[in-house]
Amino acid sequence: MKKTILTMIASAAVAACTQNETPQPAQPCDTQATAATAEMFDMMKKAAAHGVMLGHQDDLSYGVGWVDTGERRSDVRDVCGDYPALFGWDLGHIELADSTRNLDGVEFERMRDNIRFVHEQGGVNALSWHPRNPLTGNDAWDISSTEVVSSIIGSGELHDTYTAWLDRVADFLLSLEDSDGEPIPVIFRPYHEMSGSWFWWGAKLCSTADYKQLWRETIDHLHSRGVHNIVVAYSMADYLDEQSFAERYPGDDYVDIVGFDIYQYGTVEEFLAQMKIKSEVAAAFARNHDKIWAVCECGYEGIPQDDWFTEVLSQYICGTDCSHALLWRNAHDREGHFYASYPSHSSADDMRRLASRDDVLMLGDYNSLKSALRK
Ligand code: BMA
Repeated sequence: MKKTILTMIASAAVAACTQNETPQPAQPCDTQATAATAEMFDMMKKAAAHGVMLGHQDDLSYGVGWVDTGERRSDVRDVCGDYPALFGWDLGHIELADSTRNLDGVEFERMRDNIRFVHEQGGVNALSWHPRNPLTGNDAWDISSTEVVSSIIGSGELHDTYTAWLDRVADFLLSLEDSDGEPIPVIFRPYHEMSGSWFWWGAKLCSTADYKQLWRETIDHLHSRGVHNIVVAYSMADYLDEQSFAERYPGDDYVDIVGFDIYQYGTVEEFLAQMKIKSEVAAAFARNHDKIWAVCECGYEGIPQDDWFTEVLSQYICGTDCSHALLWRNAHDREGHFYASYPSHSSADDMRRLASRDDVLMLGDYNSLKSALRK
């Protein structure tokens, strides 16, 4: 157990003796959220004051040089000695009838099983969704039409088709059950990077009003199907200030986590300048709206700088109240497309150093912290 968590346990005990009032648990925006969902959100909110949860996309599904065959292998654990605290998955292609694999080839059956494993181990699961373009049938990156969103919301001509897509998302979310048959809480992060214009729901592809309606109709529909195990995340691409951050925000009743996706493409200076603006604005927005904030996707493809994790990434995710930072996937079938380290990579020591920081939460750390917070 890390030092900070031991200190935490001690200070929590002192606080309990000196204060009579119990702080109200944080409540997710869904007033009918299951108890486990509300507890997950409350714990995440409290944990954010103590450390940032490290996350990794498709961590158990594949890594550099291997594909999941049921052994719960993880590049992050192979390097750091522990799993990440947060596991990202993507629902892309769940919307298609009879689709057994997601857009990156992950079997939905295996994904469900791994999500259950993560939940049993005390970790957090976060689901993004790259739905195909419902108007053209091409992928999420098909930006050939500005009519897609208007055609699926309200009385749009594709509304029923799209509702069937949402039903398949609902079916999957409802199928996430623990061994007692209780719904497993997950983060749901739809229609992300909406300030950019590379997905069919992007900024130049639909009006702000239509975007918000799409979001609200999606969440309302999931709720109407009895989905009450989601904590909802709103994740921007670029923005400059709180006003631009709020432009497409669907409202406090529809969001629990606010944040952004960020990748290094240019120099360290450029990346850090972006990290500074984006994290400060997201943190201020979260404070003003009583939400938590996170780096919902991040990384530097191929990790070309050996000390990137401790020298660059850590700068704005550590020492702040950032809830989590999710490193993108380590593809097994696309050379150089990896964002977490793996044992033989030259950045492995550095990712280990990041993971061993007192204010970075790996799975074991997050579990220890939760136990301390429950006392
Ligand atoms: C992108 C890339 C793609 C992948 C997509 C959805 O950033 O990793 O290869 O298909 O995310 O996971």
